[in-house]
Amino acid sequence: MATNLFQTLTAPNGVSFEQPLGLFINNEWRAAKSGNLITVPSSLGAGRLAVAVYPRSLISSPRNEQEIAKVHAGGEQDIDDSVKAARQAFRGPWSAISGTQRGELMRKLADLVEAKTDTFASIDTWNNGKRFASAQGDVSELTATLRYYAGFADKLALCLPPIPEVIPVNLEKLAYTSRDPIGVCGQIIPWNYPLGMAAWKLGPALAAGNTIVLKPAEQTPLSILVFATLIEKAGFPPGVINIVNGVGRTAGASLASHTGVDKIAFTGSTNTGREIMKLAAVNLKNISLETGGKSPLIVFEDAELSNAVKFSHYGIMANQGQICTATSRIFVHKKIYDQFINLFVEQVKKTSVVGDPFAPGTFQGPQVTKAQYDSVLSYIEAGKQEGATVAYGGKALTGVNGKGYFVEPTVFTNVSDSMKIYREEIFGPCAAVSSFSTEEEVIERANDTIYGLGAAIFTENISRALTVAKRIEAGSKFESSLTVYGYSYANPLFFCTVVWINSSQDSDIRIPFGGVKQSGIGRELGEAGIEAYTQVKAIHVNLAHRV
Ligand code: TXE
Repeated sequence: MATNLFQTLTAPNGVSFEQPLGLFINNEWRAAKSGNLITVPSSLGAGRLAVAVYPRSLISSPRNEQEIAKVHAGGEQDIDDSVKAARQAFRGPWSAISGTQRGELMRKLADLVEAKTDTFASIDTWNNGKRFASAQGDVSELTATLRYYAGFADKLALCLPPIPEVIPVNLEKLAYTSRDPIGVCGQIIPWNYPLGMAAWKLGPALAAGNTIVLKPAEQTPLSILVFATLIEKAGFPPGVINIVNGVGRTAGASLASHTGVDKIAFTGSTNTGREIMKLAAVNLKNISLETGGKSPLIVFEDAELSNAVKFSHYGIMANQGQICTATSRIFVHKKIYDQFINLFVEQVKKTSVVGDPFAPGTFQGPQVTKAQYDSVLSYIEAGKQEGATVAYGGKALTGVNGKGYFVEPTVFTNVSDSMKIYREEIFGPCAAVSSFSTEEEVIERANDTIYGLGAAIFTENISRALTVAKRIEAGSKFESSLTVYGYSYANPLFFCTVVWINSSQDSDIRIPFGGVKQSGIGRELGEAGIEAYTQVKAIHVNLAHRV
């Protein structure tokens, strides 16, 4: 039976901290009721081959494969306890707290996190393998998101459509709407941005007055468990935020299927998203999913080439390629194809310095786990087998002490549209580059995917940029043109999410984010993000004489 709930750890950069190992339920640290620890950190997820379970155990560092800690694995009973605590808080103290006070608590939490920026960054660099500067950026994203949504907490009535309003009906009736929280929200997050993904979900849910059970990814729970130590300090009542670490198929599935949960929000693979939809159907939960992608990046012949090269590199190689919107399919106009490839390969060679994520000059650390490392390498192998040309990289690397899950940044050219590396999400530093001749052709090919998350367009021609942005199915569903007063427009009823003109991966908490097709359902961030955590209630008041 696992009983240790805290352990003092020292990261490789010398930063020491108190690491919680248990489950944070009702503002208390508890051991998992089953006594289980996370002993098999990762399979490849529900949809990938379920046999891919590795005999490695515990939470370890991908930079040198060494164990960091033994963390409790919550199960069905723990999820049930946390849902009950969240329900009690939702019906009790949390509902008695004003929007202004909620905002204050969120700001206080952001201040407490900010004061520990380097601790959080050290943990995620150690546990996830992302470079230190990037991990610091994730902490800023967490604090900025909490503060951004704190501003909504007492202004929900002002900013969301339909705003609470009195609806004129007749003299005998008063009708009005109010915008209410949804209730108990389950949030299941992935490992690529442990703090950032938590922030995107916690911020709007708290501001809107919901209570939460959050399940971190089993591979990277450490930073969020430390975050949990600040929740009570910030003044949140018990049960408002519960953090229950655990394995997807047990803790995650229990949360998704629990009938006491009103909403489930998930970021992760498309196949697990599909599984969660099925589990959530048991009580018709409100659901939002942000899943996989195979995002196109298009370089037209008139593009500012050095800018296109810079973002083509960043768009696929940042965060070890572990970004859902990674622009992994690069289309280059045939007139500039050779020139682009030379410059792109040069840029990758020069910028993608692979190494210890704690070292200041490193751009690319290790892949997060052995499972991901093996998966990325198997895609690289498939690319070679299917006849694509390796223009750069293509091999595994060893890192710290001859160990670690390091992969060479890899550029494939001569990629055809039927290849695995072109069609499937690799989630690693691996770009598939091909050429195109016409605008029509590249739009069709860019849209020929089950995914629809991000897209980047490089051109100096403003009308081409805007037309292509409309027609790309990156969160947009282009159907037909519309004629109004004799003018023809592209159908404005598309649901645009993330199209970048002359950049890639340009995220902003004020701007909505999400996918279409099999990249997800619903939006996060911006006002859309908070709308997703509210529901409209209609109140009919009878003013007539009652019989
Ligand atoms: O994802 P999973 P994995 C993609 C990427 C990657 C692949 C596999 O292509 O290679 O997914 O990664 C929880 N019920 N993305 O296996 O399984 C799990 O515990 C409930 C894209 O890590 O989707 C974790 O908390 N929950 C992505 C979360 O789901 C379950 C980011 C994500 O795990 C569950 C990560 C179940 N049955 C991976 N099974 C993005 N969109 O950014 C797992 N989980």
